[in-house]
Amino acid sequence: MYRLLEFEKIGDERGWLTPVESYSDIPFLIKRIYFIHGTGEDIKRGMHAHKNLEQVIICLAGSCTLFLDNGFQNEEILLVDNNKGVYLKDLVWRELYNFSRNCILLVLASDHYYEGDYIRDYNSFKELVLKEDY
Ligand code: T46
Repeated sequence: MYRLLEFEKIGDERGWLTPVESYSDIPFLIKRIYFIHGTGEDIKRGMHAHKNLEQVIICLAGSCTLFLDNGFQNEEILLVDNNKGVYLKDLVWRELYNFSRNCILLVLASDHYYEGDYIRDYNSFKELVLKEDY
């Protein structure tokens, strides 16, 4: 359903540096990045799946909960480490909630923004998952 990626933390007396490179740290060529911040504590984001897009979600600051559902099983993951990334590909329904006030999410994506890649209706997602399983 997902893979947890761990990035190097290079530290010295000046602080920390975490490099993230396509293909070595991230399993795809990064074509787009975006970040999410200023999300209120009672807000839910996501609520969709992607048909083809691959993404890595990294929590740079604060924390939030990522809920994943592949149509057969689901899991909640606490995002809190900025040297870890959650790699998502295939059909996975995702929701984000429990944002701390200072939460900043960085998302690395394998393709440009394309609304046609989104499945924003849960029933359509379930239908597609069941079809792909047979
Ligand atoms: C995902 C989760 C983790 C753009 O114009 N360009 C972009 O690259 C993106 C990602 C969004 N948008 C527009 C589309 C909407 O009008 O920004 C608005 C907010 O996007 P959305 O409602 O999809 O945001 P989230 O936080 O629910 O979902 C986003 C990503 O869209 C999604 O791929 O996996 O973050």
